[in-house]
Amino acid sequence: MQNRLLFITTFLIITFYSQVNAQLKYTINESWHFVKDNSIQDINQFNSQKDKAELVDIPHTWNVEDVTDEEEGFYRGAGWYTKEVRIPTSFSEKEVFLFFEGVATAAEVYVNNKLASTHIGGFTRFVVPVSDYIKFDKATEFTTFNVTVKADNSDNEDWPALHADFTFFGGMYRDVNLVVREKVHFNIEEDAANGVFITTPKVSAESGDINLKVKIQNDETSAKKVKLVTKIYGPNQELVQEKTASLKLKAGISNEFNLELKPVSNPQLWSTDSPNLYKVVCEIYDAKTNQKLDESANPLGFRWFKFDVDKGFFLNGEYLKLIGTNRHQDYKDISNAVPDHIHVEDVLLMKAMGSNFLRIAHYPQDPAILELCDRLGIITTVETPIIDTVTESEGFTKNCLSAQLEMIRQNYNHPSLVIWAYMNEIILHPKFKNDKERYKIYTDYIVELAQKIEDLTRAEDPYRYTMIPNHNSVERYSEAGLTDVPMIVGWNIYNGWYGGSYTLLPERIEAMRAKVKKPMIITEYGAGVDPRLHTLYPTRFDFTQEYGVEYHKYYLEYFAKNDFIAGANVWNYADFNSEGRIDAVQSINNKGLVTLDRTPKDVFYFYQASLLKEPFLAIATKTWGQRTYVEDKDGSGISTMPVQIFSNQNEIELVLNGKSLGVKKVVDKIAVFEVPFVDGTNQLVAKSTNGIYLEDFSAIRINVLPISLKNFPASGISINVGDQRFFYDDQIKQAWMFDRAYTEGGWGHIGGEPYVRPVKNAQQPYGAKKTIKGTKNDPLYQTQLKGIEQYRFDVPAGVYEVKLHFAELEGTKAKHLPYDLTEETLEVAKITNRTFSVIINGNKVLDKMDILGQYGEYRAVKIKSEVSVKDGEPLIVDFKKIVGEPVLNAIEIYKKL
Ligand code: GCB
Ligand code: CA
Repeated sequence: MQNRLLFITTFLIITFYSQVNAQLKYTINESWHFVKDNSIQDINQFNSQKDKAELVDIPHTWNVEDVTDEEEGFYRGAGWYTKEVRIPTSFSEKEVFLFFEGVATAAEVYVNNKLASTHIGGFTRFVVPVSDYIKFDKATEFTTFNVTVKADNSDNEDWPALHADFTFFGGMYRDVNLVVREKVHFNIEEDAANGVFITTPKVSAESGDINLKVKIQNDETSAKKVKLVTKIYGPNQELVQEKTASLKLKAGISNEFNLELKPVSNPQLWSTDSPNLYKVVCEIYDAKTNQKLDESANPLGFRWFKFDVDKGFFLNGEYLKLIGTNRHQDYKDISNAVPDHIHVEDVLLMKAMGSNFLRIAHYPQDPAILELCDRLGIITTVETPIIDTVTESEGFTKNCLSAQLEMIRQNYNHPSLVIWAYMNEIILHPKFKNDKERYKIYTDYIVELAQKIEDLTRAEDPYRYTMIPNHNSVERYSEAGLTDVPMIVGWNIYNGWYGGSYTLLPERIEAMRAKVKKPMIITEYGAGVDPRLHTLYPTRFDFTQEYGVEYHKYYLEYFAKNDFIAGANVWNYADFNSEGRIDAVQSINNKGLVTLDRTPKDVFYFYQASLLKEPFLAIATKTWGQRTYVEDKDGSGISTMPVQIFSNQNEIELVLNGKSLGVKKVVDKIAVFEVPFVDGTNQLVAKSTNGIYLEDFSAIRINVLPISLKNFPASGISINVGDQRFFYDDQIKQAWMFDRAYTEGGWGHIGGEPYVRPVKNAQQPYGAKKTIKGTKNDPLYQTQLKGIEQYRFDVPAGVYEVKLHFAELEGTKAKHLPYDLTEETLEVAKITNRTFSVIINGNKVLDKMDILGQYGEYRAVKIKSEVSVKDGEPLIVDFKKIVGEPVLNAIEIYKKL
């Protein structure tokens, strides 16, 4: 009896395992030996160098450090990975695959030193069948084989993207899986899809069609009869329908079948408010033994949608304004090799912001993104990375088409996805600009390429829309004929950022509308925000939190008023790495609503107030927890500053340190209070007044500077010279105040003009053409007073430390920044020969200072010096011109005694 029991349990365990093995997928991410070396010619040479390998885990990229350091450029070349993989020898009866979720940009996969497959395209998945390369050792329980992957992110003219405003990180940066299937299985090897393609050609509130196309691979040597069982489960997991089909599979090929299911009556519709998800489970059974051979589960949503040129977007027959963001996939200190949790958090945060739309740009991303958009109700568009420019070659065309095909087949069943897009601002940097004839040939090639991608897309999926996003220059795209190709035209608009005023937006949009009679999405708009910068005087391109809100408010209100704008995507959800970019933070594009580590900026809260349906309020600038500002009246000790509250309520009360400041009306989602801050900590509580519990809280530390310096502040004074912006150094918690002209009894500059970037066609008030080396506080050093005569402080007697900050901003010729849509060109900067002396209270501290000669251009120079000030005497820093104009970028003074 006991023996029998044992036998039965063993039997059960074995069958259980063999059933699990029928369909197995797990990651093999750990312990890869890695060598980054572009000189390795082939796998044999790599094998001889394995001893210099480091051990890494996947996801992995080799560009984490070199894209944030001060040096220009980052490693673009080959990296080799290798690993021994152990599997049960019983897998010899099955099909073994390697499943790569993303290798940038191209990959060669070797198994036991033989080339098993290659793949080009860093953003789509691929599957490599490896059974044929494994030597199964039937005598042992386990068999080991070697996998070697050469990843390559070289600048190759046939690999899109060729050029773009983000970093082309290299490496095996998404999961690597081992996949095991029976010899009969849903075809995963072709385009790394899952063999089941669902369409819902006709959906209404009464009925929803379901058609399936299935691809089943039969790797056995003879034909085979199978049963295909399809089960449809409803949103509450209830079985809605089951259908069995008997199929005959030819041997050695992928067998394709079309299957029509019974329409589902009164389907629970999928929408952004109620993302009802059905599930389609397809199972293959051996017709003879009834053994289950494979299973594939896919999402299904019943919805219908329409883009209209005049009326915008409709979901399930109802008008819906699509508002959301774009998204890049990288994260602080990890680059693009992020764990899945970051993808999940991002979509959750988008939903929390009130987004109902996401442009997955500029490339397909981790599977988690679309899965969650299906589940949370966010409409999506996804695109292939063909950006800024093209190569007129067969290879380039081929790689564009294969990326598009893979993208479509891999993401076919997501109900949240309604648009297949491709290209981005593809005539931004046109070649042959000065040769009309050649330019025409070039743009004709682009249009031809677009048409090929368009035809492929429509043939693969007749039920979704297609789109090409372009930059502002409608004339260029329509003249080339590119706007004729897709079903929707996307426009990336930056009026009010790179150039002009945001009030030019309506004019621009009308121009587009007049020229192109197609449904329209504003695929990008955005303004850079460095959370460390604040201002009382927002201006274009100042990177302050305040200007960011002003800019987005204008755009959002305009979109809301105009139905024909079907949707809009903020550029960008989060800050992202762009190695060559020089904004407020080196190598970071900071147009994100949240930072690179996903900390919300003010604009994020503004979007919440604007988009959320549930009651909401937030104290803006609660992100600005420490400030330095000057008192209102001599001796008052109070600094009054405006504080914005973002809310979707009618009115808001604000309480400061337990005392109400009254109630204010909310106008266009914003209530403004003039808050009399005191020196030290200020507790702010904002509340709703209508009985709904709604509160936000913020503790703000203010360092109130006296107008008269009789009582010199213990914290010292830190001034961002030549600048109207507050700066907060969040690394060492130092709050800098903006600059001011000298007033008697107080402090300030005498003489000098703020430095203005020399650019043709446009005046960018802030920023520099090169990274400021030796600091992370670029904004402090990007601004300066030119021709300054004195900085003066009317301080009491004592011993002071004076710290002067300089940077030479007029050095050698600077580079053209690739992302600038104004297409400004820098006038060739002169090599400055600037020399001046600095005298503090009669002491020549810096004699014939030559910043360029002594320290080099674009480098932060900080010089501390001590001075003893006698009673009745001011502290005066004198700048004596010798050659060119003296400059000063920032100044700190601190009382030692
Ligand atoms: C664009 C590009 C995007 C850039 C963005 C910007 O139009 O499509 O890739 O990052 O502008 O911030 O300049
Ligand atoms: Ca400055």
